Amino acid sequence: MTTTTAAVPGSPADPFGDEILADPHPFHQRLRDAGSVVRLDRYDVYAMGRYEEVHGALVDWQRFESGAGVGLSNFRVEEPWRPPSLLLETDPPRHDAPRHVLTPILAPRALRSLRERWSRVAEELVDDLVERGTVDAVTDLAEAFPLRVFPDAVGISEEGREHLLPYGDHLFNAFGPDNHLVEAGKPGLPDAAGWVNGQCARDVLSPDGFGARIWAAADRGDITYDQAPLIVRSLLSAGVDTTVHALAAVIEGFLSDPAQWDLLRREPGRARVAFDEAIRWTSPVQTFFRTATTDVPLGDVVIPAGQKILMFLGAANRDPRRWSEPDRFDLTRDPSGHVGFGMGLHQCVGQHVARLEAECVLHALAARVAAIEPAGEPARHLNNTLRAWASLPVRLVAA
Ligand code: 4IA
Repeated sequence: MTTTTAAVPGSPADPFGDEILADPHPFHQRLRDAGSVVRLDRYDVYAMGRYEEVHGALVDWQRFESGAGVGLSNFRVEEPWRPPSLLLETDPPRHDAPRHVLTPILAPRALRSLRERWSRVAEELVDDLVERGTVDAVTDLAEAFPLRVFPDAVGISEEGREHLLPYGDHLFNAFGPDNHLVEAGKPGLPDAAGWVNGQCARDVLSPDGFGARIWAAADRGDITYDQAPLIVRSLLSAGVDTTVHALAAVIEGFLSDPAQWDLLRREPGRARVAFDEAIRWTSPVQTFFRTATTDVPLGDVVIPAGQKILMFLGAANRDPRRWSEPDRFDLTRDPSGHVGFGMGLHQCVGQHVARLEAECVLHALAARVAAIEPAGEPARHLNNTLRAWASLPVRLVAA
């Protein structure tokens, strides 16, 4: 008996080209409709856009590894641009000790003591924005709030924090191909990366932040002293740009449908669902790669061992096979199960921090703002991995 393997449908598209980055949804639909897996000829990689397959790959760490890197570059054959993350770019068993150390530090009960101060910061910030009336929802709100609370919570110095966003922007570009977006980040990189790495040392961290608690885990022997600074680096890598663009996404969601804002105002308890729905709807982290550890049969095709697979989280989160009216931002749907935070054992360890930040901001806004209206042309910020705005001018109508 012979088994036949069907040809994988191929696509000449460049998902990291400016055109698709600026407006990915038509491409996402073509990708989902072309099949359960598609070859991107330009990069010699496989791609998945349907929810079922993306979810399936994310939970199958044995066959879809992270240790070869979760960008286009294969760490088995190419030198990574920085020492690999002990969380993101590893697999069990090496992944597990860092993850077990970080999980309780960022768990909901550990964050309880932050809520009061973060709420006050959000209220002061929003009071000021409402007084100004017309503001930029990206720079004045989505960037301003995380930068006021998160670096303090990690415990890093006041000085040099302007490096955080450019560092993250480059990191997320570097998961893609070496295109003009990566090139643009290279001149500033030595300074930004030098500063970020310097912030991970024990003696520069405050004694009571997330960073200090990571070092305390080394004292207990749960991780080595060599691992501690790299785990602090993960917080500074993954914790800033992501929340910034997720907060911008939730504002964009309310701009897309003012009735959703009215609903949040009536029922502020929906703030958390609003945030997760914005993450489903926008997928601030759009894509990630895995690498096949073995030949993986998928439907009637086979992904060969060693191949990179690009998972389109943004396409899966709007797959009509999984979601009804996927293009609508809708506070009455249940967005749980979205893959915007990933899924499986690498699922975002910082998601409770992000949700708390969003909840503080949305509660402050809901109590003070009757309507959020567009007040000028929004401007995209292109990034190989992030779905981002450079500017989102809005008018905040005082309640
Ligand atoms: C790390 C997926 C993204 C949010 C992320 C980026 C960097 C790291 C982890 C996650 O440096 O560990």
